[in-house]
Amino acid sequence: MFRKVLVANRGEIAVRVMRACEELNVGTVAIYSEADKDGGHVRYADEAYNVGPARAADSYLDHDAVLEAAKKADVDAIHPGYGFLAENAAFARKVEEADGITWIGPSSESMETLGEKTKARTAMSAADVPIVPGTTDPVTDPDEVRSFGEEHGYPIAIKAEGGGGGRGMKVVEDESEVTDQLESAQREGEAYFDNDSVYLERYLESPRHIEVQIIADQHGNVRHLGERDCSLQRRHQKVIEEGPSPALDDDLRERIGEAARRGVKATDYVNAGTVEFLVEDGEFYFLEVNTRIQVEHCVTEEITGIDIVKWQLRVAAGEELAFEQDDVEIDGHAMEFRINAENAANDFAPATGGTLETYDPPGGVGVRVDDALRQGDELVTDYDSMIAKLIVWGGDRDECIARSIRALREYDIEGIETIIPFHRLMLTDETFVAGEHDTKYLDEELDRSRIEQAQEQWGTGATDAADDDEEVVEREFTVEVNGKRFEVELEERGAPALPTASNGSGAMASRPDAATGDAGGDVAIEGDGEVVDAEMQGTILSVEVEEGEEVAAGDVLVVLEAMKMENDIVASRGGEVTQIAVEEGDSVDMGDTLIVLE
Ligand code: MV4
Repeated sequence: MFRKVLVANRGEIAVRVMRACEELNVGTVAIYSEADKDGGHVRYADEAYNVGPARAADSYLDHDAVLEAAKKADVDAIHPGYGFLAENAAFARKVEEADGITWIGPSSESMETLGEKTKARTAMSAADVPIVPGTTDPVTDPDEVRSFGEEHGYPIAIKAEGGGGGRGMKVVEDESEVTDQLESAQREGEAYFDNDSVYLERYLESPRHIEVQIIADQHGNVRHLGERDCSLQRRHQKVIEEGPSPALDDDLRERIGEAARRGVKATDYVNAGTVEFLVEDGEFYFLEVNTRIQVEHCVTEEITGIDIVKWQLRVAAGEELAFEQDDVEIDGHAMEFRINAENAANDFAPATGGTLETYDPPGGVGVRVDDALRQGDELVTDYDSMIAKLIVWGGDRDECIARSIRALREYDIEGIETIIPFHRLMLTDETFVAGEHDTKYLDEELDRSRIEQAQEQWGTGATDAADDDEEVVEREFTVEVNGKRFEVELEERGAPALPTASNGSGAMASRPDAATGDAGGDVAIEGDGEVVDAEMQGTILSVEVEEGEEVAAGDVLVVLEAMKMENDIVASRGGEVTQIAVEEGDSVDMGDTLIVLE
Protein backbone atom coordinates (compact mmCIF):
# COMPACT_ATOMS: atom_id res chain seq x y z
CA MET A 1 0.00 0.00 0.00
CA PHE A 2 1.11 3.55 -0.67
CA ARG A 3 2.89 5.57 1.96
CA LYS A 4 1.59 8.97 0.89
CA VAL A 5 -1.01 10.08 -1.70
CA LEU A 6 -1.54 13.49 -3.28
CA VAL A 7 -5.21 14.25 -3.96
CA ALA A 8 -5.29 16.48 -7.03
CA ASN A 9 -8.66 18.01 -6.26
CA ARG A 10 -10.51 20.18 -3.78
CA GLY A 11 -13.65 20.34 -1.64
CA GLU A 12 -15.74 17.35 -0.66
CA ILE A 13 -14.16 14.78 -3.00
CA ALA A 14 -10.68 15.66 -1.79
CA VAL A 15 -11.74 15.08 1.83
CA ARG A 16 -13.59 11.92 0.78
CA VAL A 17 -10.43 10.45 -0.78
CA MET A 18 -8.30 11.53 2.18
CA ARG A 19 -10.68 9.77 4.55
CA ALA A 20 -10.07 6.54 2.63
CA CYS A 21 -6.32 7.16 2.86
CA GLU A 22 -6.56 7.76 6.61
CA GLU A 23 -8.34 4.45 7.10
CA LEU A 24 -5.57 2.69 5.18
CA ASN A 25 -2.95 4.52 7.18
CA VAL A 26 -1.77 6.40 4.08
CA GLY A 27 -0.42 9.95 4.40
CA THR A 28 -2.39 12.70 2.68
CA VAL A 29 -1.24 15.66 0.63
CA ALA A 30 -3.59 18.38 -0.56
CA ILE A 31 -3.08 20.92 -3.30
CA TYR A 32 -4.79 24.26 -3.22
CA SER A 33 -5.10 27.42 -5.25
CA GLU A 34 -5.03 30.97 -3.88
CA ALA A 35 -8.85 30.79 -3.69
CA ASP A 36 -8.72 27.70 -1.50
CA LYS A 37 -6.12 28.68 1.09
CA ASP A 38 -8.70 28.20 3.84
CA GLY A 39 -10.34 25.21 2.19
CA GLY A 40 -11.63 22.33 4.25
CA HIS A 41 -9.52 19.86 2.27
CA VAL A 42 -6.43 21.87 3.21
CA ARG A 43 -7.42 21.72 6.86
CA TYR A 44 -7.90 17.98 6.62
CA ALA A 45 -4.65 16.99 4.88
CA ASP A 46 -1.35 16.13 6.57
CA GLU A 47 0.42 18.46 4.13
CA ALA A 48 -0.75 21.06 1.61
CA TYR A 49 0.91 22.72 -1.37
CA ASN A 50 -0.06 25.87 -3.22
CA VAL A 51 -0.28 25.11 -6.95
CA GLY A 52 -1.17 28.57 -8.19
CA PRO A 53 -3.77 31.30 -8.60
CA ALA A 54 -7.53 30.81 -8.36
CA ARG A 55 -7.97 30.24 -12.11
CA ALA A 56 -8.20 26.45 -12.52
CA ALA A 57 -6.15 26.43 -15.71
CA ASP A 58 -3.27 27.95 -13.73
CA SER A 59 -3.59 25.68 -10.68
CA TYR A 60 -5.71 22.51 -10.42
CA LEU A 61 -5.43 21.92 -14.18
CA ASP A 62 -1.76 22.85 -14.44
CA HIS A 63 -0.05 19.50 -15.10
CA ASP A 64 3.42 20.74 -14.18
CA ALA A 65 2.28 22.52 -11.01
CA VAL A 66 0.51 19.40 -9.74
CA LEU A 67 3.41 17.11 -10.62
CA GLU A 68 5.86 19.51 -9.00
CA ALA A 69 3.80 19.46 -5.78
CA ALA A 70 3.76 15.64 -5.92
CA LYS A 71 7.51 15.49 -6.25
CA LYS A 72 8.07 18.15 -3.58
CA ALA A 73 5.83 16.19 -1.20
CA ASP A 74 7.55 12.95 -2.21
CA VAL A 75 4.26 11.11 -2.71
CA ASP A 76 4.03 7.68 -4.27
CA ALA A 77 0.61 8.08 -5.85
CA ILE A 78 -1.85 10.66 -7.14
CA HIS A 79 -5.65 10.38 -6.87
CA PRO A 80 -7.41 12.84 -9.23
CA GLY A 81 -10.94 12.70 -7.78
CA TYR A 82 -13.50 13.73 -10.42
CA GLY A 83 -13.48 16.71 -12.77
CA PHE A 84 -10.23 18.68 -13.18
CA LEU A 85 -7.59 16.20 -14.47
CA ALA A 86 -9.51 13.01 -13.60
CA GLU A 87 -10.08 12.01 -17.26
CA ASN A 88 -7.12 13.80 -18.78
CA ALA A 89 -5.21 11.05 -20.60
CA ALA A 90 -2.21 13.29 -21.20
CA PHE A 91 -1.81 14.03 -17.50
CA ALA A 92 -2.41 10.40 -16.56
CA ARG A 93 0.38 9.44 -18.95
CA LYS A 94 2.74 11.98 -17.38
CA VAL A 95 2.06 10.43 -13.98
CA GLU A 96 2.48 6.92 -15.38
CA GLU A 97 5.84 8.02 -16.75
CA ALA A 98 6.90 9.82 -13.57
CA ASP A 99 9.30 7.65 -11.55
CA GLY A 100 7.88 6.40 -8.28
CA ILE A 101 4.42 7.91 -8.69
CA THR A 102 1.38 5.74 -9.38
CA TRP A 103 -1.78 7.00 -11.09
CA ILE A 104 -4.85 5.96 -9.09
CA GLY A 105 -7.36 5.36 -11.85
CA PRO A 106 -7.69 3.68 -15.23
CA SER A 107 -4.71 3.80 -17.56
CA SER A 108 -4.21 6.67 -19.98
CA GLU A 109 -4.74 4.13 -22.77
CA SER A 110 -8.14 3.13 -21.39
CA MET A 111 -9.09 6.80 -21.19
CA GLU A 112 -8.19 7.34 -24.82
CA THR A 113 -9.94 4.21 -26.07
CA LEU A 114 -13.15 4.74 -24.14
CA GLY A 115 -13.11 8.53 -24.34
CA GLU A 116 -13.50 8.33 -28.13
CA LYS A 117 -17.20 7.46 -28.37
CA THR A 118 -17.00 5.55 -31.65
CA LYS A 119 -14.10 3.43 -30.33
CA ALA A 120 -16.08 2.79 -27.15
CA ARG A 121 -19.17 1.81 -29.15
CA THR A 122 -17.10 -0.53 -31.30
CA ALA A 123 -15.51 -2.18 -28.25
CA MET A 124 -18.83 -2.58 -26.47
CA SER A 125 -20.56 -3.95 -29.53
CA ALA A 126 -17.76 -6.51 -29.93
CA ALA A 127 -18.40 -7.57 -26.32
CA ASP A 128 -22.08 -8.10 -27.13
CA VAL A 129 -23.16 -5.02 -25.18
CA PRO A 130 -26.26 -3.48 -26.78
CA ILE A 131 -25.55 -0.06 -28.29
CA VAL A 132 -28.07 2.45 -29.51
CA PRO A 133 -28.77 1.56 -33.17
CA GLY A 134 -26.40 3.78 -35.11
CA THR A 135 -22.98 4.01 -36.70
CA THR A 136 -19.69 3.03 -35.09
CA ASP A 137 -17.72 4.95 -37.70
CA PRO A 138 -17.84 8.71 -38.14
CA VAL A 139 -20.11 10.17 -40.84
CA THR A 140 -19.26 13.23 -42.90
CA ASP A 141 -21.90 13.51 -45.60
CA PRO A 142 -25.58 14.54 -45.29
CA ASP A 143 -26.52 11.65 -47.60
CA GLU A 144 -25.17 9.20 -45.00
CA VAL A 145 -27.51 10.77 -42.46
CA ARG A 146 -30.45 10.66 -44.86
CA SER A 147 -29.95 6.96 -45.65
CA PHE A 148 -29.66 6.28 -41.89
CA GLY A 149 -32.97 8.11 -41.44
CA GLU A 150 -34.59 6.01 -44.18
CA GLU A 151 -33.44 2.83 -42.41
CA HIS A 152 -34.05 3.77 -38.76
CA GLY A 153 -36.49 6.65 -38.95
CA TYR A 154 -36.35 10.03 -37.22
CA PRO A 155 -35.41 11.65 -34.87
CA ILE A 156 -31.69 10.99 -35.24
CA ALA A 157 -28.98 11.97 -32.70
CA ILE A 158 -25.78 13.32 -34.27
CA LYS A 159 -23.04 13.06 -31.66
CA ALA A 160 -19.51 14.41 -31.47
CA GLU A 161 -16.89 11.66 -31.20
CA GLY A 162 -15.08 13.64 -28.51
CA GLY A 163 -18.30 14.63 -26.76
CA GLY A 164 -19.82 13.50 -23.52
CA GLY A 165 -21.82 14.83 -20.61
CA GLY A 166 -24.30 17.31 -21.99
CA ARG A 167 -22.18 18.50 -24.87
CA GLY A 168 -21.85 17.44 -28.47
CA MET A 169 -25.27 16.21 -29.46
CA LYS A 170 -27.69 17.52 -32.08
CA VAL A 171 -31.14 16.08 -32.68
CA VAL A 172 -32.43 15.85 -36.27
CA GLU A 173 -36.22 15.81 -36.17
CA ASP A 174 -36.72 15.24 -39.92
CA GLU A 175 -34.88 15.16 -43.27
CA SER A 176 -35.11 18.93 -43.74
CA GLU A 177 -32.78 19.48 -40.76
CA VAL A 178 -30.05 17.04 -41.84
CA THR A 179 -27.56 19.39 -43.50
CA ASP A 180 -27.75 22.19 -40.93
CA GLN A 181 -27.59 19.90 -37.91
CA LEU A 182 -24.70 17.86 -39.34
CA GLU A 183 -22.67 20.99 -40.00
CA SER A 184 -23.57 22.36 -36.57
CA ALA A 185 -22.48 19.14 -34.85
CA GLN A 186 -19.19 19.12 -36.75
CA ARG A 187 -18.51 22.78 -35.91
CA GLU A 188 -19.31 22.21 -32.22
CA GLY A 189 -17.12 19.10 -32.11
CA GLU A 190 -14.22 21.06 -33.56
CA ALA A 191 -14.78 24.00 -31.23
CA TYR A 192 -15.34 22.09 -28.00
CA PHE A 193 -13.33 18.91 -28.46
CA ASP A 194 -10.86 19.78 -31.17
CA ASN A 195 -12.40 16.90 -33.12
CA ASP A 196 -15.06 17.40 -35.83
CA SER A 197 -15.83 13.68 -36.17
CA VAL A 198 -19.47 12.83 -35.53
CA TYR A 199 -21.52 9.65 -35.53
CA LEU A 200 -25.22 8.77 -35.64
CA GLU A 201 -27.68 7.09 -33.29
CA ARG A 202 -31.41 6.61 -33.35
CA TYR A 203 -32.70 9.24 -30.88
CA LEU A 204 -34.60 7.78 -27.90
CA GLU A 205 -37.46 10.10 -26.99
CA SER A 206 -37.73 9.62 -23.21
CA PRO A 207 -34.95 7.43 -21.86
CA ARG A 208 -33.82 6.94 -18.33
CA HIS A 209 -30.17 7.34 -17.49
CA ILE A 210 -28.90 4.23 -15.74
CA GLU A 211 -25.25 3.74 -14.90
CA VAL A 212 -23.41 0.70 -13.57
CA GLN A 213 -20.51 1.02 -11.13
CA ILE A 214 -17.49 -1.08 -12.03
CA ILE A 215 -14.31 -1.91 -10.11
CA ALA A 216 -11.55 -3.97 -11.77
CA ASP A 217 -8.12 -5.02 -10.51
CA GLN A 218 -4.83 -5.71 -12.27
CA HIS A 219 -5.41 -9.46 -12.09
CA GLY A 220 -8.37 -9.66 -14.49
CA ASN A 221 -11.05 -9.49 -11.81
CA VAL A 222 -14.00 -7.25 -12.77
CA ARG A 223 -17.00 -6.66 -10.53
CA HIS A 224 -20.10 -4.58 -11.03
CA LEU A 225 -21.59 -3.00 -7.93
CA GLY A 226 -25.12 -2.52 -9.18
CA GLU A 227 -26.71 0.44 -10.86
CA ARG A 228 -27.57 4.05 -10.13
CA ASP A 229 -30.48 5.93 -11.64
CA CYS A 230 -29.40 9.43 -12.65
CA SER A 231 -32.44 10.39 -14.67
CA LEU A 232 -33.24 13.50 -12.64
CA GLN A 233 -31.06 15.94 -14.51
CA ARG A 234 -31.29 19.59 -15.33
CA ARG A 235 -29.57 20.63 -18.56
CA HIS A 236 -27.44 17.46 -18.36
CA GLN A 237 -26.44 18.20 -14.77
CA LYS A 238 -27.37 15.43 -12.37
CA VAL A 239 -29.30 16.69 -9.35
CA ILE A 240 -30.56 13.65 -7.44
CA GLU A 241 -29.11 10.19 -7.98
CA GLU A 242 -30.44 6.99 -6.46
CA GLY A 243 -29.90 3.27 -6.34
CA PRO A 244 -31.22 0.78 -7.10
CA SER A 245 -33.24 2.22 -9.98
CA PRO A 246 -37.02 2.22 -9.48
CA ALA A 247 -37.35 1.65 -13.21
CA LEU A 248 -35.56 -1.70 -13.46
CA ASP A 249 -36.92 -5.13 -12.64
CA ASP A 250 -34.53 -7.81 -11.39
CA ASP A 251 -34.13 -9.38 -14.81
CA LEU A 252 -33.14 -6.11 -16.49
CA ARG A 253 -30.93 -5.30 -13.49
CA GLU A 254 -29.06 -8.56 -13.90
CA ARG A 255 -28.67 -8.10 -17.67
CA ILE A 256 -27.44 -4.53 -17.52
CA GLY A 257 -24.94 -5.33 -14.75
CA GLU A 258 -23.46 -8.27 -16.58
CA ALA A 259 -23.30 -6.30 -19.84
CA ALA A 260 -21.31 -3.57 -18.13
CA ARG A 261 -18.97 -6.13 -16.65
CA ARG A 262 -18.53 -7.87 -20.03
CA GLY A 263 -17.80 -4.64 -21.84
CA VAL A 264 -15.24 -3.42 -19.31
CA LYS A 265 -13.51 -6.79 -19.19
CA ALA A 266 -13.16 -6.68 -22.98
CA THR A 267 -11.26 -3.40 -22.81
CA ASP A 268 -8.76 -4.52 -20.13
CA TYR A 269 -10.01 -1.75 -17.91
CA VAL A 270 -8.51 -1.39 -14.41
CA ASN A 271 -9.74 0.55 -11.37
CA ALA A 272 -13.12 2.24 -10.86
CA GLY A 273 -15.34 3.28 -13.73
CA THR A 274 -18.96 3.70 -14.68
CA VAL A 275 -20.76 2.36 -17.73
CA GLU A 276 -23.65 4.61 -18.72
CA PHE A 277 -26.77 3.30 -20.45
CA LEU A 278 -30.01 4.66 -21.79
CA VAL A 279 -33.03 2.56 -20.83
CA GLU A 280 -36.31 2.75 -22.65
CA ASP A 281 -39.22 0.30 -23.00
CA GLY A 282 -37.42 -2.42 -21.09
CA GLU A 283 -34.34 -2.29 -23.32
CA PHE A 284 -30.91 -0.84 -22.47
CA TYR A 285 -28.31 0.67 -24.74
CA PHE A 286 -24.68 1.57 -24.09
CA LEU A 287 -24.06 5.30 -23.98
CA GLU A 288 -20.52 5.91 -22.70
CA VAL A 289 -17.93 4.98 -20.09
CA ASN A 290 -16.79 7.40 -17.38
CA THR A 291 -13.17 6.59 -16.64
CA ARG A 292 -13.12 8.06 -13.11
CA ILE A 293 -14.78 7.94 -9.71
CA GLN A 294 -18.06 9.82 -9.97
CA VAL A 295 -19.79 12.34 -7.73
CA GLU A 296 -22.56 9.84 -7.06
CA HIS A 297 -20.36 6.88 -6.13
CA CYS A 298 -21.59 7.30 -2.55
CA VAL A 299 -25.03 5.93 -3.48
CA THR A 300 -23.42 2.62 -4.42
CA GLU A 301 -21.27 2.61 -1.28
CA GLU A 302 -24.35 2.99 0.90
CA ILE A 303 -26.38 0.19 -0.69
CA THR A 304 -23.48 -2.28 -1.06
CA GLY A 305 -21.35 -1.40 1.98
CA ILE A 306 -18.31 -1.35 -0.31
CA ASP A 307 -15.87 1.55 0.04
CA ILE A 308 -15.09 2.16 -3.62
CA VAL A 309 -12.33 4.70 -3.03
CA LYS A 310 -10.45 2.36 -0.70
CA TRP A 311 -10.63 -0.29 -3.42
CA GLN A 312 -9.30 2.25 -5.92
CA LEU A 313 -6.26 2.72 -3.69
CA ARG A 314 -5.80 -1.03 -3.12
CA VAL A 315 -6.21 -1.89 -6.81
CA ALA A 316 -3.74 0.81 -7.85
CA ALA A 317 -1.29 -0.65 -5.34
CA GLY A 318 -1.63 -4.03 -7.06
CA GLU A 319 -3.97 -5.79 -4.65
CA GLU A 320 -6.62 -8.25 -5.83
CA LEU A 321 -10.32 -7.62 -5.29
CA ALA A 322 -11.26 -9.57 -2.18
CA PHE A 323 -14.86 -10.26 -3.15
CA GLU A 324 -16.58 -12.24 -5.87
CA GLN A 325 -19.44 -10.94 -7.96
CA ASP A 326 -21.85 -13.08 -5.98
CA ASP A 327 -20.68 -11.38 -2.80
CA VAL A 328 -22.02 -8.06 -4.03
CA GLU A 329 -25.44 -7.55 -2.49
CA ILE A 330 -27.74 -4.56 -2.76
CA ASP A 331 -29.27 -3.71 0.60
CA GLY A 332 -31.96 -1.06 0.82
CA HIS A 333 -32.13 2.16 -1.15
CA ALA A 334 -30.01 5.31 -1.23
CA MET A 335 -30.37 8.79 -2.68
CA GLU A 336 -27.78 11.49 -3.13
CA PHE A 337 -28.75 15.16 -3.05
CA ARG A 338 -26.18 17.53 -4.50
CA ILE A 339 -26.03 20.59 -2.24
CA ASN A 340 -25.29 23.31 -4.77
CA ALA A 341 -24.84 26.96 -3.83
CA GLU A 342 -27.44 28.02 -6.37
CA ASN A 343 -30.82 29.70 -6.37
CA ALA A 344 -33.14 27.18 -7.95
CA ALA A 345 -35.86 29.84 -8.23
CA ASN A 346 -33.54 31.96 -10.31
CA ASP A 347 -32.86 29.33 -12.94
CA PHE A 348 -30.31 27.68 -10.62
CA ALA A 349 -28.05 30.72 -10.80
CA PRO A 350 -24.87 30.02 -8.84
CA ALA A 351 -24.28 32.09 -5.72
CA THR A 352 -21.83 34.94 -6.30
CA GLY A 353 -20.39 34.85 -2.80
CA GLY A 354 -21.34 34.85 0.86
CA THR A 355 -20.43 33.38 4.21
CA LEU A 356 -21.75 30.25 5.82
CA GLU A 357 -23.31 32.17 8.71
CA THR A 358 -24.89 28.90 9.77
CA TYR A 359 -23.68 25.48 8.68
CA ASP A 360 -25.39 22.71 10.62
CA PRO A 361 -25.64 19.48 8.63
CA PRO A 362 -28.10 16.70 9.49
CA GLY A 363 -27.24 13.40 11.16
CA GLY A 364 -28.88 10.31 12.52
CA VAL A 365 -29.42 6.82 11.20
CA GLY A 366 -28.77 6.44 7.46
CA VAL A 367 -27.62 10.03 6.92
CA ARG A 368 -24.20 10.82 5.40
CA VAL A 369 -22.85 14.24 4.54
CA ASP A 370 -19.74 14.51 2.36
CA ASP A 371 -18.42 18.04 2.57
CA ALA A 372 -15.34 20.12 3.38
CA LEU A 373 -17.10 22.94 5.18
CA ARG A 374 -17.49 24.48 8.58
CA GLN A 375 -19.55 27.35 9.89
CA GLY A 376 -18.01 30.70 9.07
CA ASP A 377 -16.36 29.55 5.83
CA GLU A 378 -16.43 31.99 2.95
CA LEU A 379 -18.07 30.54 -0.15
CA VAL A 380 -15.52 29.90 -2.92
CA THR A 381 -17.14 30.70 -6.25
CA ASP A 382 -14.18 30.10 -8.56
CA TYR A 383 -15.14 26.51 -9.30
CA ASP A 384 -18.33 24.49 -9.51
CA SER A 385 -21.24 25.32 -7.25
CA MET A 386 -21.54 21.99 -5.44
CA ILE A 387 -20.48 22.51 -1.82
CA ALA A 388 -21.62 19.23 -0.27
CA LYS A 389 -23.52 16.00 -0.85
CA LEU A 390 -26.24 14.56 1.31
CA ILE A 391 -26.53 10.81 0.94
CA VAL A 392 -29.44 9.07 2.64
CA TRP A 393 -29.99 5.33 3.05
CA GLY A 394 -33.26 3.56 3.90
CA GLY A 395 -34.43 -0.03 4.10
CA ASP A 396 -36.49 0.65 0.99
CA ARG A 397 -37.25 3.63 -1.27
CA ASP A 398 -40.14 4.83 0.90
CA GLU A 399 -38.02 4.91 4.02
CA CYS A 400 -35.22 6.58 2.08
CA ILE A 401 -37.61 9.31 0.94
CA ALA A 402 -39.06 9.82 4.43
CA ARG A 403 -35.56 9.98 5.93
CA SER A 404 -34.44 12.36 3.18
CA ILE A 405 -37.33 14.68 3.96
CA ARG A 406 -36.24 14.70 7.60
CA ALA A 407 -32.55 15.20 6.78
CA LEU A 408 -33.16 18.01 4.31
CA ARG A 409 -35.37 19.76 6.87
CA GLU A 410 -32.55 19.51 9.38
CA TYR A 411 -29.86 20.72 6.97
CA ASP A 412 -29.43 24.28 8.23
CA ILE A 413 -27.35 26.51 5.92
CA GLU A 414 -27.72 30.26 6.23
CA GLY A 415 -25.81 33.07 4.57
CA ILE A 416 -25.85 31.56 1.10
CA GLU A 417 -28.62 30.25 -1.10
CA THR A 418 -28.64 26.50 -1.81
CA ILE A 419 -30.91 24.17 -3.72
CA ILE A 420 -32.11 22.42 -0.55
CA PRO A 421 -35.62 23.87 -1.06
CA PHE A 422 -35.62 22.35 -4.55
CA HIS A 423 -34.68 18.95 -3.15
CA ARG A 424 -37.44 19.22 -0.55
CA LEU A 425 -39.86 20.01 -3.40
CA MET A 426 -38.78 16.97 -5.40
CA LEU A 427 -39.51 14.73 -2.42
CA THR A 428 -43.11 15.90 -2.59
CA ASP A 429 -43.31 15.66 -6.39
CA GLU A 430 -45.68 12.87 -7.42
CA THR A 431 -43.74 11.91 -10.55
CA PHE A 432 -40.40 11.72 -8.76
CA VAL A 433 -41.81 9.96 -5.70
CA ALA A 434 -43.44 7.43 -8.03
CA GLY A 435 -40.07 6.97 -9.75
CA GLU A 436 -41.66 7.81 -13.11
CA HIS A 437 -39.44 10.72 -14.16
CA ASP A 438 -37.19 10.50 -17.21
CA THR A 439 -34.18 12.57 -18.34
CA LYS A 440 -36.43 15.30 -19.74
CA TYR A 441 -38.69 15.72 -16.70
CA LEU A 442 -36.95 18.67 -15.10
CA ASP A 443 -36.22 20.53 -18.33
CA GLU A 444 -39.60 19.99 -19.96
CA GLU A 445 -42.28 19.12 -17.40
CA LEU A 446 -41.72 20.41 -13.87
CA ASP A 447 -43.72 23.60 -13.24
CA ARG A 448 -41.16 26.36 -12.51
CA SER A 449 -43.57 28.17 -10.20
CA ARG A 450 -43.39 25.23 -7.81
CA ILE A 451 -39.65 25.81 -7.45
CA GLU A 452 -40.29 29.45 -6.59
CA GLN A 453 -42.88 28.46 -4.00
CA ALA A 454 -40.42 26.01 -2.44
CA GLN A 455 -37.77 28.71 -2.31
CA GLU A 456 -40.22 31.06 -0.58
CA GLN A 457 -41.27 28.43 1.88
CA TRP A 458 -37.94 26.83 2.74
CA GLY A 459 -35.26 29.18 1.47
CA THR A 460 -32.98 30.51 4.18
CA GLY A 461 -31.95 33.39 1.97
CA ALA A 462 -28.52 34.75 1.30
CA THR A 463 -27.31 37.71 3.27
CA ASP A 464 -27.30 40.00 0.25
CA ALA A 465 -24.95 42.94 0.18
CA ALA A 466 -27.99 45.22 -0.17
CA ASP A 467 -29.29 43.97 3.15
CA ASP A 468 -26.09 44.92 4.92
CA ASP A 469 -27.14 48.59 4.96
CA GLU A 470 -30.25 47.69 6.86
CA GLU A 471 -29.83 46.72 10.48
CA VAL A 472 -31.51 43.37 10.89
CA VAL A 473 -32.11 42.18 14.38
CA GLU A 474 -32.72 38.44 14.38
CA ARG A 475 -34.29 36.92 17.41
CA GLU A 476 -35.04 33.34 18.21
CA PHE A 477 -37.51 32.53 20.91
CA THR A 478 -38.77 29.38 22.49
CA VAL A 479 -42.36 30.19 23.24
CA GLU A 480 -44.56 27.97 25.35
CA VAL A 481 -48.19 28.58 24.62
CA ASN A 482 -50.63 26.60 26.75
CA GLY A 483 -48.01 24.00 27.50
CA LYS A 484 -46.92 23.63 23.83
CA ARG A 485 -43.44 24.85 22.83
CA PHE A 486 -42.92 26.88 19.66
CA GLU A 487 -39.57 27.85 18.11
CA VAL A 488 -40.12 31.38 16.86
CA GLU A 489 -37.58 33.16 14.62
CA LEU A 490 -38.18 36.84 14.09
CA GLU A 491 -36.30 39.35 12.01
CA GLU A 492 -36.70 43.03 12.74
CA ARG A 493 -35.46 45.08 9.81
CA GLY A 494 -34.36 48.63 10.33
CA ALA A 495 -34.11 48.08 14.08
CA PRO A 496 -30.99 49.59 15.66
CA ALA A 497 -28.65 47.05 17.20
CA LEU A 498 -29.78 45.72 20.53
CA PRO A 499 -28.32 47.52 23.56
CA THR A 500 -26.14 45.02 25.36
CA ALA A 501 -26.99 44.56 28.99
CA SER A 502 -24.08 45.77 31.13
CA ASN A 503 -23.06 43.43 33.91
CA GLY A 504 -23.71 44.30 37.55
CA SER A 505 -26.16 46.96 38.72
CA GLY A 506 -28.01 49.18 36.30
CA ALA A 507 -28.21 46.55 33.61
CA MET A 508 -30.71 47.59 30.99
CA ALA A 509 -32.89 44.88 29.50
CA SER A 510 -35.03 46.71 27.05
CA ARG A 511 -35.76 46.21 23.40
CA PRO A 512 -36.55 48.92 20.87
CA ASP A 513 -40.03 48.98 19.45
CA ALA A 514 -40.00 47.49 15.95
CA ALA A 515 -42.10 50.33 14.56
CA THR A 516 -40.68 53.40 16.24
CA GLY A 517 -37.31 52.29 17.40
CA ASP A 518 -38.09 53.81 20.80
CA ALA A 519 -37.00 51.91 23.83
CA GLY A 520 -40.07 50.39 25.45
CA GLY A 521 -40.59 48.71 28.80
CA ASP A 522 -37.34 49.98 30.27
CA VAL A 523 -36.68 48.51 33.64
CA ALA A 524 -33.51 49.11 35.61
CA ILE A 525 -32.34 45.66 36.63
CA GLU A 526 -30.60 45.53 39.98
CA GLY A 527 -27.86 42.90 40.25
CA ASP A 528 -27.58 40.35 37.47
CA GLY A 529 -30.99 38.78 37.70
CA GLU A 530 -32.41 36.84 34.83
CA VAL A 531 -35.00 38.79 32.91
CA VAL A 532 -38.22 37.08 31.92
CA ASP A 533 -39.60 39.19 29.13
CA ALA A 534 -42.67 39.23 26.93
CA GLU A 535 -42.16 36.97 23.99
CA MET A 536 -45.00 38.62 22.15
CA GLN A 537 -47.12 41.73 22.27
CA GLY A 538 -50.17 41.47 24.50
CA THR A 539 -52.04 42.43 27.66
CA ILE A 540 -51.23 41.25 31.18
CA LEU A 541 -54.21 39.22 32.38
CA SER A 542 -52.72 38.39 35.75
CA VAL A 543 -49.50 38.33 37.75
CA GLU A 544 -49.27 34.96 39.50
CA VAL A 545 -46.30 35.67 41.82
CA GLU A 546 -45.16 38.17 44.43
CA GLU A 547 -41.76 39.75 45.01
CA GLY A 548 -39.58 37.59 47.28
CA GLU A 549 -41.44 34.39 46.28
CA GLU A 550 -39.40 31.30 45.43
CA VAL A 551 -40.47 29.68 42.13
CA ALA A 552 -39.49 26.46 40.39
CA ALA A 553 -38.92 25.82 36.71
CA GLY A 554 -42.29 25.61 34.98
CA ASP A 555 -44.15 27.74 37.53
CA VAL A 556 -46.52 30.24 35.91
CA LEU A 557 -45.26 33.78 36.51
CA VAL A 558 -47.60 35.86 34.37
CA VAL A 559 -50.62 35.18 32.17
CA LEU A 560 -50.46 37.17 28.95
CA GLU A 561 -53.33 37.57 26.55
CA ALA A 562 -51.93 37.43 23.00
CA MET A 563 -52.82 35.88 19.68
CA LYS A 564 -56.40 35.61 21.03
CA MET A 565 -55.19 33.14 23.63
CA GLU A 566 -54.29 33.12 27.30
CA ASN A 567 -50.57 32.40 27.38
CA ASP A 568 -48.81 31.18 30.49
CA ILE A 569 -45.36 32.74 30.81
CA VAL A 570 -43.46 30.24 32.92
CA ALA A 571 -40.13 30.26 34.70
CA SER A 572 -37.45 28.46 32.65
CA ARG A 573 -35.57 27.79 35.91
CA GLY A 574 -36.04 28.03 39.64
CA GLY A 575 -35.22 31.22 41.57
CA GLU A 576 -36.48 34.11 43.71
CA VAL A 577 -38.78 36.75 42.21
CA THR A 578 -36.81 39.94 42.87
CA GLN A 579 -38.73 42.36 40.67
CA ILE A 580 -42.19 42.48 39.10
CA ALA A 581 -42.26 45.05 36.31
CA VAL A 582 -45.91 44.79 35.27
CA GLU A 583 -49.38 44.62 36.72
CA GLU A 584 -52.78 43.37 35.55
CA GLY A 585 -54.11 45.30 32.55
CA ASP A 586 -50.70 46.52 31.34
CA SER A 587 -50.05 46.42 27.58
CA VAL A 588 -46.61 45.05 26.81
CA ASP A 589 -44.52 44.78 23.67
CA MET A 590 -42.38 41.86 22.67
CA GLY A 591 -39.20 42.06 24.68
CA ASP A 592 -40.60 44.11 27.54
CA THR A 593 -39.43 42.97 30.96
CA LEU A 594 -42.06 41.20 33.02
CA ILE A 595 -40.28 39.55 35.94
CA VAL A 596 -36.72 39.35 37.23
CA LEU A 597 -35.50 36.16 38.86
CA GLU A 598 -32.35 35.80 40.94
C1 MV4 B 1 -29.07 10.26 -26.22
C2 MV4 B 1 -30.41 10.52 -25.86
C3 MV4 B 1 -31.41 9.89 -26.61
N1 MV4 B 1 -31.09 9.08 -27.64
N2 MV4 B 1 -28.78 9.45 -27.25
C4 MV4 B 1 -27.15 13.49 -23.28
C5 MV4 B 1 -25.72 13.81 -23.13
C6 MV4 B 1 -25.02 12.54 -23.36
N3 MV4 B 1 -24.65 11.95 -22.06
C7 MV4 B 1 -25.94 11.65 -24.09
N4 MV4 B 1 -27.24 12.22 -23.92
C8 MV4 B 1 -28.30 11.67 -24.52
N5 MV4 B 1 -28.05 10.83 -25.54
C9 MV4 B 1 -29.78 8.88 -27.95
N6 MV4 B 1 -29.50 8.07 -28.99
C10 MV4 B 1 -30.69 11.37 -24.79
C11 MV4 B 1 -29.62 11.96 -24.14
C12 MV4 B 1 -29.94 12.86 -23.05
C13 MV4 B 1 -29.64 12.51 -21.75
C14 MV4 B 1 -29.01 11.31 -21.50
C15 MV4 B 1 -28.76 10.99 -20.18
C16 MV4 B 1 -29.08 11.85 -19.15
C17 MV4 B 1 -29.67 13.04 -19.41
C18 MV4 B 1 -29.96 13.40 -20.71
C19 MV4 B 1 -30.57 14.62 -20.98
C20 MV4 B 1 -30.84 14.94 -22.29
C21 MV4 B 1 -30.52 14.06 -23.33
